[in-house]
Amino acid sequence: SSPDSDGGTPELEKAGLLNKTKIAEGGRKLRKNWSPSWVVLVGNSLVFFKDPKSQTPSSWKPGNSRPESSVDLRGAKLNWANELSSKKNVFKLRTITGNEFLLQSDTDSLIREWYNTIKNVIDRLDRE
Ligand code: I3S
Repeated sequence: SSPDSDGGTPELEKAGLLNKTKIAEGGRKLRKNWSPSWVVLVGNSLVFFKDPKSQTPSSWKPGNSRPESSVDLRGAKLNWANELSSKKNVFKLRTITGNEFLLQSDTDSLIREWYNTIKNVIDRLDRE
């Protein structure tokens, strides 16, 4: 079994660099402001970090650096959203509290992996 399957520190599922913009806060539309973000999927949360240069998957540990923000995936909705941007490979994540994020990568395989991984977590939480 894995080291943290006992309900202790949540397991790191995925980490990487994506372009991110928040487009709504509590259902209220926000102005787009795309920027690169180091995104970490851990347990039931997607955690965003500011400084990608200082982050690598192996160096990331809970409490190691301060997240910019974090998203609870329970009850969240995930949809491809290429109509919401001129960029390619865009999906939208909407939290239960009405926060909406667009995430994007120019690399097709990378964005598909992120989409599938996040979708799996959301689906798992829906079944609980
Ligand atoms: O959906 P929009 O409003 O066309 O989004 C674009 C704008 O937010 C633009 O900034 P300003 O018009 O606020 O200066 C951004 O630079 C673009 O990246 C946004 O569009 P894309 O298509 O890149 O999501």
